[in-house]
Amino acid sequence: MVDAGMQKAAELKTPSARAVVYHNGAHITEFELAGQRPVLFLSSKSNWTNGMAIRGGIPIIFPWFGAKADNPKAPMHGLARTALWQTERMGFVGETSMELIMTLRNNPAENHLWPFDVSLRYIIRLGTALDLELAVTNQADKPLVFEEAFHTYLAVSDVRQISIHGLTGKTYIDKTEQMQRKTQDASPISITAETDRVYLNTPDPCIVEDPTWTRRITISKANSSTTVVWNPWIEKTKSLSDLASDDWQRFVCIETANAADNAITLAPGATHSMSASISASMT
Ligand code: TA6
Repeated sequence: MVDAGMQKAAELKTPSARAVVYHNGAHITEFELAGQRPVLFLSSKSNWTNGMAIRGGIPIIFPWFGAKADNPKAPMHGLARTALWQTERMGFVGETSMELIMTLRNNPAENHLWPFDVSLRYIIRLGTALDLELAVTNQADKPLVFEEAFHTYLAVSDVRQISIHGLTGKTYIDKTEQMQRKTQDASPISITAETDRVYLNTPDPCIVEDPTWTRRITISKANSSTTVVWNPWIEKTKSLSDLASDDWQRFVCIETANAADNAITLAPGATHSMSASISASMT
């Protein structure tokens, strides 16, 4: 049941696609292409209360990824995904695309957890793909260091049947094994256990092949050097109250990010834009 305070910012519809976005976290909860199953996973047990993270869709992670290094009590994955974003603009772009622009301004005087003057502008464009751009502007007079991610939950037939391509030979931080740094071997990635990997220096597209649903999902990107691959598998899922016990089978997170060694340092007055394009085709 959706909390009354959790208001939709928009329901975008084009001849070939639809998407749903909430003010809470500027969270994209749904993305569908005509004639296909949903591209994004959304938990039936998600929280729908303002100020809490929605489980599934595309949470925006900013300004830190995972736990806050200097404050373990700070919320996981930063503040943006539970903040109330404002709508700047919604409308058609040409005949076949829609655009929604949402903004968030961090007030250093109010935000003791992260007292930096920063403005975020999130451009969502829906056409035959879902195009995202997160522009971060440093409004302060000193450099700013931050991490960011589109924490994208991709819907799959069965996570044990898919293969993930595009990360061969890359170094990753393995969060399931004490943050050890490893190298991804030549074969595509299969999910056979809890998987929580932060791949570094990965500017290339990632492809998820889903033979059971005869579908290929491609995530291409710009100005993102990190790719995170996550599936909680059986035991970790049991510890997450906003997932059904068998939900681990239904999604894989392929996250477009700048995190860890790839964190961004932004000069005063400068803007950094990370973008991603999510598309799906039948094979
Ligand atoms: O991106 C993977 C990850 O950092 C995992 O370690 C796991 O914590 C996941 O994010 C979900 O985090 P959340 O705070 O949304 O439960």
